[in-house]
Amino acid sequence: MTSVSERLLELKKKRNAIILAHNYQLPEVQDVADQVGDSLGLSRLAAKTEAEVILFCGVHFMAETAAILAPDKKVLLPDLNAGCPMANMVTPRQLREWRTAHPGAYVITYVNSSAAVKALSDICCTSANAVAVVQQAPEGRELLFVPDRNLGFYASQKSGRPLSLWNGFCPTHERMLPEMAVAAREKHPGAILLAHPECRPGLLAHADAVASTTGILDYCLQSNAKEFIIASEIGMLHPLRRENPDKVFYPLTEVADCPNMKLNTLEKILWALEDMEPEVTVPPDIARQAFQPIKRMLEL
Ligand code: CIZ
Ligand code: SF4
Repeated sequence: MTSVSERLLELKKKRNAIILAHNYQLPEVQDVADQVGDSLGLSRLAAKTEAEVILFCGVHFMAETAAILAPDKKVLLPDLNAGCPMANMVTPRQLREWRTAHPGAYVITYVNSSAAVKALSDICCTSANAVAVVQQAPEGRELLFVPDRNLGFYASQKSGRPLSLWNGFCPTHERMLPEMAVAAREKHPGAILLAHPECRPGLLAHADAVASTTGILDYCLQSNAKEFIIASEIGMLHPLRRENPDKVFYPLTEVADCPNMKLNTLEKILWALEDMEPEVTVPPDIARQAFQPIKRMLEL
């Protein structure tokens, strides 16, 4: 009997599909992927690949971004219920109302948002480029930042630019508390503490460095240190350990486990390839409008 991963790899070839997995996916899902990375890096790969089908193992907004950047390809998400609670914290209607209440404001939208929200934005940012995006925002205009209040607060602090923050957050990163950093430092003195900017400001204050998932991976690859405490979603531990077999990684806490990211399983990937669904599509007018703020970010 062949295993699920053998069957899905066979079917992947037959379907001319590429499997892209986010850094937060289950280890076994990352292990069957053609590429593992952050949402934007994966969407860029989706846009350039020769494959006809993109099986995106991540959450819904990531598959939407891939569909926007690769409009001629079929994008599958193994479980359509894999949404991002933070992305759902701002609806297009709410953003339209916020804009109306702040005429002339410039809207900066974190990629963790729906395509419909991106379509109402001036520019997008990721956790890797938020500071740069805020720094280059036009002078003399109010800057609105959606949906992540923590990333927005961090980018505002780093850039010195005042931002009006939407009150969204990542429930998984929000679970990490400053006292956990104090405890982890006591337990692992000498370890480097790296935190994702979706964490609370009080926790970021304890970090040696604040970085996106790709930033954390790069930092650990280049560092001479041997021990790291990771304040990000625990899926990150898998690529970190795989890339750095000589280094030791401790999660700040095991509770930073995003249940949405973990909805994609090997069985569901196999079913998605068998049935060629669930497919994620973006209506053409929204895709066209959402492409503009993404393009502005990519041009930076
Ligand atoms: O953009 C991404 O992939 C997310 C959600 C986080 C990150 O830091 O890469
Ligand atoms: Fe959304 Fe947070 Fe899960 Fe990422 S880790 S998908 S931001 S809920």
